[in-house]
This record gives sequence, structure tokens and C-alpha cells, in this order.
Amino acid sequence: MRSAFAFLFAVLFPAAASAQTSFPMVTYTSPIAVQRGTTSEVTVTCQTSSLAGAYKVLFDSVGVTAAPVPAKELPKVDPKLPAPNVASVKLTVIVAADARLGVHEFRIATAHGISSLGQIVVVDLPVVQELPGINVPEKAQPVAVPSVVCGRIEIAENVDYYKFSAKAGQILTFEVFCARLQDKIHDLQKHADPLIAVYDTAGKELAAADDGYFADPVLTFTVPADGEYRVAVRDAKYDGDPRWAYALTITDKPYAAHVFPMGVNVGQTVKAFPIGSAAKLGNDWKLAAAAVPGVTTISLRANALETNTAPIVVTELPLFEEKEPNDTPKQATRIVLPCGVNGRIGVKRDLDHFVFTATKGKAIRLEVFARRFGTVLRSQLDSQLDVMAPDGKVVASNDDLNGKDAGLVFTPAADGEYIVRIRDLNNKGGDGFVYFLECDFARPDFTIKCDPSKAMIGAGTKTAWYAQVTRTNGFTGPVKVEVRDLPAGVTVNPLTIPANMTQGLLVVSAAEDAKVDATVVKVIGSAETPDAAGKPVQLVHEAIAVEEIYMPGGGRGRFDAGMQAVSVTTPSDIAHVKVSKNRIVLKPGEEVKIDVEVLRGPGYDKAVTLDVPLRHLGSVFGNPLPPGVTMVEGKSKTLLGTGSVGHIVLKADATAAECTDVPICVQSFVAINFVVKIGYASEVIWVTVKK
Ligand SMILES: [Ca+2]
Ligand SMILES: [Ca+2]
Ligand SMILES: [Ca+2]
Ligand SMILES: [Ca+2]
Repeated sequence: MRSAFAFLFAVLFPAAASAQTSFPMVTYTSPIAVQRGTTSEVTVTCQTSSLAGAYKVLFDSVGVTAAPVPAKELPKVDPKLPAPNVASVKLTVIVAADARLGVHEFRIATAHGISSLGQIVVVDLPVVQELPGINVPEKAQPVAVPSVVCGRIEIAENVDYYKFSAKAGQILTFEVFCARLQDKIHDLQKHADPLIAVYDTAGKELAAADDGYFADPVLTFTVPADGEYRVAVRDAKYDGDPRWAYALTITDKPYAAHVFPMGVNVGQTVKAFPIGSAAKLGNDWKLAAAAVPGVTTISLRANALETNTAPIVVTELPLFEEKEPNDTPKQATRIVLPCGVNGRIGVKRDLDHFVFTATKGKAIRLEVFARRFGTVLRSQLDSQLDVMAPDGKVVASNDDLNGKDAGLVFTPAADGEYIVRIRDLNNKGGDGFVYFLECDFARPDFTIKCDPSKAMIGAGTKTAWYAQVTRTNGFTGPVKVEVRDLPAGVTVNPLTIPANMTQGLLVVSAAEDAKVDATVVKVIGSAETPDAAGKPVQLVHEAIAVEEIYMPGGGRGRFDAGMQAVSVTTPSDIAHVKVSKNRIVLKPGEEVKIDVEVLRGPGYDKAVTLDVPLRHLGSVFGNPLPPGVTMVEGKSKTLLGTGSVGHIVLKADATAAECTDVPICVQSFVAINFVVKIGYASEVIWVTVKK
């Protein structure tokens, strides 16, 4: 193990030092929580590369802004030298009083690139930081109730003890954010499994919790007598890592782990039933839903009391609520589609049945919203859906469509009464097993993703993004793709993904006079489809950013992120990728050769490769070539080493479909380490296939 790690270390760091374009990979923020309505200072630490010259912090959320401390002028970076190694940077973080509570993502812009996603937790309690060197209960660090303690499980066998005073009958809630903040850290070999325990001053354990929200503990504790208590945070296996930062909330305020109902109509204020200490600490809780539909988090209010935020689904669909008993098809709660259903798998082996009238051939979409890792949805339910036809036969089933949430589309084979059943996959149940079930007709639609999630280009340089479309429920049309909010001097080519393709290419280009800057951008897909009456309906969706992550062991991991970003940097390793053609017309069966010359940036003399698809270790992540057109590997020269001249041969096979002006490009890749590489694109080459 140790020798393997040493090998990794030896391989990675020389490579990182010799490329100038490596981007900072954020590991953790300390403290990892910031209080709403305050301005505070945090330190962000990164690995592999440098935060030298950090000049801007990008947030994709309202109410949180940050800037590096002290606000420095743009550095005079010598383009011939790698950026000086700066492993951490201080930020001033300003959080508005009405900022959304919970996790916010950010990126730090430096002159040589933008960072991977960093995370910070917005809380509404005072933040205190762990004091170093406390690892025994007798030295427990005093903290106030309520507060949020920020620390790290920084080494193996680290146990952090905090002490606090409490009164008999006080209901305290403890919540840890730790493991949930680790899936976006590059090359994190192992993840924390945090555990908390509450002790009296004699050291007797009074309560403990391990996994509440995924691996992170949440604990409600009723104080037995006036006095002093201790709470300990550690890893369940006594492991540790310098990057394992946590935020431990200790609060006597009303706490809502979950809320029933989860589904609320747009703009409505409804009576709400919290699960957690709020149920005991207040009456007549209400929640006021946002004016826009979607999954969100919200505080419950009762007179002057306010809870933490819990997840809800804001919807425009008419709502139904389950009525127990509904454990058999005969007892099914009647619903009318389209609608949303609020329910709960309230006890072990609870089955919830709903009955509805369906029409032959009119497809129906059912989707559970309860528990999705990496989102705010944290119900305890691991849902399973089954649909029964009028004859009682199961015609559709699903367990995991989206995270742990079940979802399916089915087309009724006959008119009649259908039944949908929801249950917990493992037959568990309880107050926290809340769900919202969306029941709607399956409408033609699409989703869109953009890979990768960031562009880092010097003035005069280009890179490529691969927009990928998934069409659903019979939508078959073309999808137009646009990019909004680009930095000054940055442009992308027009793109419409034709009906017979699922992906398309965006070349992001910085003009020769573009200044160093970074912005959060939006990639928007739009299309038109006829409704049932044949009238055109506009479909518009923002692309999900595909964040690349360097996985332990060397894979190109990917996860869905919210923030697509562009930065204009100091000169890139590759200044320009020149191609001999920017428009090609192929007949089926024909080949064409494109000569390529790579113009290197100042000081960059390392190996480069060429490619048309986005590939890594034999896996294709993006391919802009039209159907039937391929890159002929044997005839292309793509491994340039320290050379600069190669070529690409494209071939249209005999059955290639006709197409007009499909954008492709040639990318030249520079390896940052053996997993992460950065692509530099040629200008767009427009491909037409014509018989
Ligand atoms: Ca610690
Ligand atoms: Ca745990
Ligand atoms: Ca139920
Ligand atoms: Ca039931």
C-alpha cells in the first residue's frame, strides 16, 4: 500500500510541475461552515497544482460571494515558468442574511486555470473552530449551545471532544456534515464514516449515532439532568485524513430532519409536520413554498420559531395524500392523473397503493422523490415501485431510477383501472420514510449534459465541449444549443444537434485580445415538439455540467454538477491547433486527410496527442462525428510526442447518412498527470456528407 502510494506520488508530482495549465484541485475549506448574515474568513486548500494568483471566486448561488484575501492585483506570472506552489488561499466570504442554508459550491479562478468544485456549508448558527491537540475527553473544548463546530478528523485515531452545558429536559440535535462533502475531492483514497457520541462527565456514553444522512450522523438527545456533557466526533473505524473536514451542529432549536408533506404547490403555505425535535418544540408548523417548481429546501415556521431547512418538492401538479389503510390494492387511495402524491412508508412492511384510470396507449411517467445522494433529498426511504394492470398483473417495476429513487414510464395496454404500489425495498419504514410521487403523462422531452464542466484557455486559444442529449418519451427532434454569460472576448460556434445525433460540439474560443477573467456560464438546449393537438411546444433545459474527477486508481470519474465555467488564462501550453481544412464534404465511402500543426505556448515542450472524440483509456466520453463517419486510426498520426505535426483521416462508410455542416474539431491533449488531461481545440471543421 505504502509503496503504491509512493509510486503514485513520484509519478504525479513531476508531471504536475512541468505543465503550466494544471488546475487547482480543491480538497477542503476550513472552517467548512459559514454563518448566514456574516462576513468571515476561510482557508481553502488544494492539491496537485497551485492557487497562486487566485483573483476571483465563482459561486452559482444567490447570496454567497467571496474574494481572495488580500485582494491582489493580477500576478505577473512568467509564462515560461510553472506557477509558484501555493497550496492554500484565504477567502473573505460574505453570506447574505437570506442565503439558502446548506451546501454551496464554488470555484477559485487563478491566472492559470479554475479550480475543481469546492464546497462550503451555510448555517444559521455561530461557527467555532476546533482547537488543535485535543484528543482526550478531559481536555474537551468548551462550545456554546447552539453552535456549529468546524474541525477535521485529520489523522487516524483522532477523536475530537467538545463539552457543553445543558439543562434537564432540553432536546438537543447534533448533525454532522462530513462524508457528504467528500465525493467531489479529487483522488481521495478513502472517505470518512463519521460517528458521534454523547457522554456525561464520568465518561458514560448516553447516546450515539453513526449513519443518519447517508454516512453522516444525526442525533436527537434529551438531556437527563442539568450539567456538563461531552460530544465526540470520530471515524467509525478510527481512521483519519487531513482532508476530512466536518461541521458539527449542536442545537437546542427546533430541528426538522424531514417534513411531511414533501410535495407542496407553488406559492402555497401549508400545515407541515416535521420529523425531529421540532415536532416536540413547537406546534402549528407551516411552510411557505417557493414561487417556482423544483426540489428545494425550506425552514418550517411556527410563530417566532424557525427550523433548519428540510427538503421539499415544489410542484404545479394537483396534490393527493395517501390515506391509510392502503396496504392492499382493494384499499388503494384514488388519484387522478396528472398529480403529485404525498405519502410515507410509516411502519415496517407498509405498502401504499394508489388507483387511477388510464387510457390505452397513453404513456404514464411515475417518479419518486425521496432520497438521492449528492442532492438535498435525504428521506430514509429506498423506494420500489410496481404498477399493476386491471387484471392484477405487474406490468412495470423499478427500484433505482435516480439515486435510490424509483421511477418508470409505462404504456397501458388497455383502458381501465391501474394500481401503483410504493414500498421500501428492504421492507423498512418509519416517520422519516417520507416521499413525493410524481404521476404524470409521459411527455416528449430531452435532457442535456455538457462535458467537461470548465474551459481554461489563454487568449487566442480554443477548447472543446461535448453537449450530449438524451431524448425521452418519443421526442425525436433537433436540439439547438447556446452558451450564455461567456467572459468578454469568448465565443462558441452555433450548434444544432440534428435529429439523428445525440451529441454535438462546442468550440470555446478566446479572442487574441481577451483579458484574464472567469465566469459561470449556462449551456441551454432548446427544441420544439408538437403537443397532443399538434401545436408546437417549446422545450428549454439548462445543461447539467459533467464534472471530471480524478478517481483513486486512475479512472476518469464523472459526476453531475451545477456549475459550468469558462476562464481566460495566461498563455496556455498549446497556443493554437492549426488544421488544413475547416469544411469537408464526403461522399459515402470516401476518406479525407486533415493535416494538423500544434503551435506550442511559451515554454511548453512536453508530449502532446491528437484526437477527434474525447477518449480516456479506451472509453469514449464524447464523439461529435456524424453517424457513419469515423476517424481511421491506422491512417491518422496522433501520438506527436514532442513533435508538432500530425494528421487525422476521416472516413464516411458506405452507409453514412447525409448531413450538413456538423461541427467537429481536432483536439490536442496535454497530460496533467496520468488521469487528467487538458484539451486544446482547432477551429471548427464543418462536416457534410452528401451522396
Ligand atoms: Ca480533529
Ligand atoms: Ca457514519
Ligand atoms: Ca403509507
Ligand atoms: Ca400503507
